[in-house]
Amino acid sequence: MPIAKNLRPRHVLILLLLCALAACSDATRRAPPAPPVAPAPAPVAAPAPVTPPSPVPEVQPVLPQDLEAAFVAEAAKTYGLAPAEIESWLAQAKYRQSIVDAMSRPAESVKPWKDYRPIFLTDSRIQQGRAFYAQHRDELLKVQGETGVPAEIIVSIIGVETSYGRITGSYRVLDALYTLGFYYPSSGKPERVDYERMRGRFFRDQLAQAIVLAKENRFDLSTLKGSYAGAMGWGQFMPSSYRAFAKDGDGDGRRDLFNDLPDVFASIANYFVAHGWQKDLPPFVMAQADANAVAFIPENFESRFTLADLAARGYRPLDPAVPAQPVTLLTLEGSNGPEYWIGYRNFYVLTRYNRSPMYAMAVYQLSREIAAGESASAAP
Ligand SMILES: [Ca+2]
Repeated sequence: MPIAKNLRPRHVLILLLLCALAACSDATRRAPPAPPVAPAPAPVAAPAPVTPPSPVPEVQPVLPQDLEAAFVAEAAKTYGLAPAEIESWLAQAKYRQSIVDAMSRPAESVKPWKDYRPIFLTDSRIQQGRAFYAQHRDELLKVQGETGVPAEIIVSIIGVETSYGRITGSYRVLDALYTLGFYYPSSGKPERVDYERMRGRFFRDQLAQAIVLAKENRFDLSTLKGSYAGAMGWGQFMPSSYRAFAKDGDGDGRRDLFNDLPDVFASIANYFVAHGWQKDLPPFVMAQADANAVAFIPENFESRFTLADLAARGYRPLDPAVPAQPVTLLTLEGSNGPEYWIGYRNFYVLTRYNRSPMYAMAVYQLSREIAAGESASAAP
């Protein structure tokens, strides 16, 4: 999910780690075999069953009044909402234990690349990506021409995030953001108290922005669905990212990332452009290590080095003819030992969508597979 957000520096490392963990566990959950059908349109409400199940109503904790009052006051002030309107949404929001459970599931250890890659680089995801590209080629190429973000990167993001729109989330966004905003799970660990408070604040702000978003786009917030973390639509945008970066690609006057694929394509591309995507620059090129290479793990994903800096440490591109642009180095644990990748600015930009470097690599490699199908089909 796009995660642009100002973070306090001391939280960044923790967050990097946690996002990497979350990405792995998300990946696991998102990995059920996709049904062998053509890409489905955005989810529409299923017809009500004749005999609706009668679930046991979940016990609803009572939101402490001072917490509610503080939220209403801040959201009203920040976003110009009427306090009564915010209160009305809070009254409709439901605490969901399953969301707390999902968020507090013990973090798996970070999977190495050799185990992460097969989750996303499956034959079916590649084939479906090629079919999706072919089906929407004109619109994708239009967005690529306007933004410089390759069509196959846009398709790959949609493939990784939602299996081409099949799995966009079944939680009410209102409930997800309310639950995580006011009941963010506590680990009880003193060293995590600050982080957990920050996450609660983050989700409360997302809740306020979801109310604004629904008004701006004439959505009914009570029916909007998303992930358990409140990420929405084909590209899984959080409300703040939706508001900041979504585009109306089909010109119908709404930015609809649930139903308008031209909006989805334009919005994903715009997210990357806004975070500094460089036209015609690859995210990665493969590197090799000299026998005397020194271990080099840069502290972040920014491309702050030159190719000569990396060469001095013993890392060179496999193909010497690569762009002479600022770079960084990514080392991954591949199935045949360490893999070395030179990362350009667009590697960093991909990590603005999801902070896991393996997410960025999965998106890149899936995009290459999708593009390979495209060039094969274009051959005479
Ligand atoms: Ca639209």
